[in-house]
Amino acid sequence: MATPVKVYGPPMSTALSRVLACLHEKDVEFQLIPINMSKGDHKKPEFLKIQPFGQVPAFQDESITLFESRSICRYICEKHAEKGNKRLYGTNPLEKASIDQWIEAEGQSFNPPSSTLVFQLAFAPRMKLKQDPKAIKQNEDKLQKVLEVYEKRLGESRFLAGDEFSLADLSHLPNTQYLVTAANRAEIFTSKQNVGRWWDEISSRDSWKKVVEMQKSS
Ligand SMILES: N[C@@H](CCC(=O)N[C@@H](CS)C(=O)NCC(=O)O)C(=O)O
Repeated sequence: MATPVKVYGPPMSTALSRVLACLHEKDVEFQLIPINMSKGDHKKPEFLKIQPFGQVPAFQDESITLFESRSICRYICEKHAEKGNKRLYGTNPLEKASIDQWIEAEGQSFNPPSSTLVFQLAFAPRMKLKQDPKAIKQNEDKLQKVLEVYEKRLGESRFLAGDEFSLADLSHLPNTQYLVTAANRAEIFTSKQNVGRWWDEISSRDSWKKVVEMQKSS
C-alpha cells in the first residue's frame, strides 16, 4: 500500500486549505502534520529544510518535498490523474492551458487584494493587531474590479475554465470563504449575479465542506 502523502501546516491557513480541497477532490489519502505558527515553528531550521521560505504549506510524497500550494495541487492532479475527480486539471493540453490561465488570474489578480482583505478583516482582529482602513478600502476597490472581469466570464460559462469545476475554481475557495464568513464581505460576491451563483456552487462541494469542518475543529 502507498504511504499517505504528508501535508504540513494548520487547516486555518488559506494556502494549506487549497491543498486539502484538492486532496479531497482527488480522493488521495493524506496525513496532516500540525505546525504551530503562533510559536514560530514554520521559521525553525527543521521546517526550513522542507519549506525554505518559512511558510505553510509544505508537502511530502515519499522522498520528494514540495512547496507553493498551486504547484502542489497540479502535482496531485497529474500523479493521480485516474483517481477521484478526473476532470479537475483537464484531460487535454487545451483544457489544462485554460485552467492554468485562471489559476494564474487567481494568483496574480484575485489573491493580492483578497489576501490583504483576509488578513486585515479576519486575522488582524484575532491577532489583536490594528486594522488599516486605507488598505481595506484600496483592496476592496481592486477586488471589485477583478470581480467585474469574473462576472463577465461567468456569464459565458458555468465555471472559470469552462463548464466543468476545475482547479481554477478550487483555488479561489480559501480566500473567498474567509471574506464571506469571517470578514463580513459576502456582498462583494453575492451582489454580482454570476459570481454569486458560482460561489454558491463551488462552496457547496463535498470536498470544500470537509475542509471547512477541518478548520472548525482545529
Ligand atoms: N504562495 C504560497 C503562499 C504561502 C503563504 O503565504 N502561507 C502563509 C499562510 S496562508 C504563511 O505561511 N504565512 C506566514 C509567513 O509568511 O511567515 C503558497 O501558495 O503556498
